[in-house]
Amino acid sequence: MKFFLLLSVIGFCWAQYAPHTKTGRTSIVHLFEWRWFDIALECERYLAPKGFGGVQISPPNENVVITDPSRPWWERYQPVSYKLCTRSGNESEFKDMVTRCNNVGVRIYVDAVINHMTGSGVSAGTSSTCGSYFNPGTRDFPAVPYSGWDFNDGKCKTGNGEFKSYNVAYQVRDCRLLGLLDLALEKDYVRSTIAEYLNRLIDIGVAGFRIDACKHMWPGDIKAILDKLHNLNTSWFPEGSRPFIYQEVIDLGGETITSSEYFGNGLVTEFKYGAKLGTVLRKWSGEKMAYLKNWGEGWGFMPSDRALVFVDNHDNQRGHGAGGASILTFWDARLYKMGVGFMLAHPYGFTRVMSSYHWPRYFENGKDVNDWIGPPNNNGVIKEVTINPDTTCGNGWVCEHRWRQIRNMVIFRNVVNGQPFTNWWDNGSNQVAFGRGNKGFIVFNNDDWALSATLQTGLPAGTYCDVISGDKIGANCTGIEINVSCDGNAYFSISNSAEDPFIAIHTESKL
Ligand code: AAO
Repeated sequence: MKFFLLLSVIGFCWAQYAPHTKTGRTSIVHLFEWRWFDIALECERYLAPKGFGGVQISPPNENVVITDPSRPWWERYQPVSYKLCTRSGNESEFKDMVTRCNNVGVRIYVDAVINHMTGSGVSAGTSSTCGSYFNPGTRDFPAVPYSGWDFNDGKCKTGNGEFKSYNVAYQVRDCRLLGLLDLALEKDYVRSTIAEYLNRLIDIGVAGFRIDACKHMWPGDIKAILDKLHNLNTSWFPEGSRPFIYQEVIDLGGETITSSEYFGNGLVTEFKYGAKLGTVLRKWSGEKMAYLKNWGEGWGFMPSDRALVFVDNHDNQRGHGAGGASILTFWDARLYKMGVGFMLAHPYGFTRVMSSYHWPRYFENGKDVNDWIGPPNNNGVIKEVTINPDTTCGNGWVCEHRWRQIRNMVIFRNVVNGQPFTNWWDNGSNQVAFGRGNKGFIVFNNDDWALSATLQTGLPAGTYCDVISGDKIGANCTGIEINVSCDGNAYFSISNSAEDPFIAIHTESKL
């Protein structure tokens, strides 16, 4: 008995699968490249009142300053040290953000870049966000400190230090990704140094980590680092809480390294999700929404309780990473809202919403030549996220998470949390509907003709406000109203030319 108790305590302690969001909050948002000051405000003025569970932030540690091209977003994926000092803010601004967000029940998840340091070809000097000296050529990062001993140069056997094939696991993990100096994660010094960085963040109050480039690290090395991490700060989290972990592994199938190798450490990004959903909504490759009936594991995705899901991310919305042309983004707003709406209504996975900035996208030979452009800025200084009178964002920030359709579906997901997937209906083509127990119901029309159908919603009788076309404000609805009769049926009519060809109702949108 005692033995089993001990085992279950250990099991609990090492559970890195719980996001520690406040009860009833089920989604997080990636505020890509935002300043800490703006995130703190956003937690208080928007995310907490609208039921968001947490924020994935851009890497908070010191990075190289790239001037050619001028301050690309991706310079933040080239660490110089673990000082909390970037274009998003300094250490005191970071602490202020974490405290203020936690105080309103919104969690902070840090993008942890621990696989590597800067590119090997970057010049030595102090061109870094905190002015720390570094010399990639001699492998010298004194502000950490790391030296030649701490990199995998000797371990990689490909000749030029880069991996040559995604199908040779040891190359992918022991050699360089994109020329980035690969840390020797089997060394206890390197593991401890990284753990010390992450522990500083945990002690400040972050709830967990998105771990970058996990495919390029041995799962056992990641585990060794995670084993060194503190429990979460008890000012905000129950004693014994472990940091939430989600690992970036791009597994679209066809490579030797698979997502499942990483399940022991925490959740894993499911890149098939956005790639397939985009293909379906674009009706490419003969796909149709009717096929979404068994969406999830039925489509060959990883188990739902290991999946971190998203329609697009900061890489594949601009052609980096993977997923290809099918990925839906704010550039295809109408389909994008449907995609995010579907994701947030469907029970599969732990959901992350993307929040972007505008950039002058420009294609040459099918490639966006401006895919590097960083966030809105004045001479390199990131611009404030201003809020317009209609609650959208200004200054070049897209703020998809503030779009009514997306924000209201985040609330929908909270309302239907824990409810089963029920009452599926389809027309054999691109008109589909499903419910979540007796709490919510959603209907899509992605066909080129009108939808007109009486469907079983599973909801109690009454009049409901469609949260896609409007909002319930007091006893009124600013959008379409749906009447559910005593038997749970309701009539739906959605024009194929509707601004948003989908309707969603839930028990808290009942009038
Ligand atoms: C920059 C410059 C480089 C320069 C380097 C060093 O752009 O030219 O060499 O600096 O000086 C980001 C940017 C990079 C940037 C880097 C550092 O995206 O452009 O490099 O910062 O500043 C792989 C990794 C994955 C990674 C992704 C970008 O596995 O971990 O590449 N994502 C993360 C971050 C990302 C960041 C880094 C890692 C580095 O999210 O923002 O890079 O910290 C295949 C593989 C994938 C592989 C992709 C892309 O995908 O499976 O593992 O991702 O290729 O190379 C089909 C296949 C699919 C395949 C895909 C690719 O769809 O089915 O499997 O094609 O076309």
